[in-house]
Amino acid sequence: MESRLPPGQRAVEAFHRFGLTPFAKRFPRQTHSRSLEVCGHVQQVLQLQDAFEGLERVAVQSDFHCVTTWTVRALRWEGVRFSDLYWQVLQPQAGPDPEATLVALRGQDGARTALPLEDLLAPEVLLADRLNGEPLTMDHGAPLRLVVPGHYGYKSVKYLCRLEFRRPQDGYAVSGWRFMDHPRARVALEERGRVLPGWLLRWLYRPLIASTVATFARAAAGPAPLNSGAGEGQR
Ligand SMILES: Nc1nc2c(c(=O)[nH]1)N[C@H]1C(S)=C(S)[C@@H](COP(=O)(O)O)O[C@H]1N2
Ligand SMILES: [Mo]
Repeated sequence: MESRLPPGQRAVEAFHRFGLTPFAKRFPRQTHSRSLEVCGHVQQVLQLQDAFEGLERVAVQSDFHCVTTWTVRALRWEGVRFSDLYWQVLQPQAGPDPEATLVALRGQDGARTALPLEDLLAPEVLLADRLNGEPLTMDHGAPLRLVVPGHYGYKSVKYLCRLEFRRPQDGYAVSGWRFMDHPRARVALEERGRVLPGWLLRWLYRPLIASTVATFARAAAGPAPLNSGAGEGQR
């Protein structure tokens, strides 16, 4: 039997490139190497050339939930577990301060959010480089993306390039308006954003889905010919 969707979510078939519209035209600088910087409150800053080196590859199937209410079911991600990276590389080599229990996440396109380290250590959290049996495409976050299935999609940072260990009281930078980023964003608890309740944000976000998908698809298709798109609203 198919399991029920989390509160306020609706299943869609297609997995589209998506995000905050200002990010539609921002692309990763490089898509060939799984390099990763580890910094912040650590004894040793790390510049990993390959974040997967020496770690066991795993495949995990999970549903992907965007805060705007669409869900794509049963995606098969491949990569390494965040917890393996943490215990086998970050803990021994970077030596994060025990008080730095918050991890700020950054993508090559400038996307920023954060999660408690504890949330990232859940066994289904991956650093992924393959999706549904194929190498990850630029659309979905190549060369390296985070996949945090229990949390809204904005925590699953694409083009992941930096992990910064911070103390909770330091706070962290976010990509959009602050009210849009919940510090945990757990799907099961409908933690869509700060301040406004999740059930209200459903209704504010849902009408934006179609135009956002179109904006991202257009941007990924490349610059429009000069004579097309005249009069089309730019977001
Ligand atoms: N670097 C980066 N990561 C990102 C985003 C983004 O714009 N840039 N968008 C987020 C949002 S809101 C969602 S729903 C998912 C969309 O993932 P997809 O583009 O692979 O569908 O990526 C998340 N991670
Ligand atoms: Mo999203």
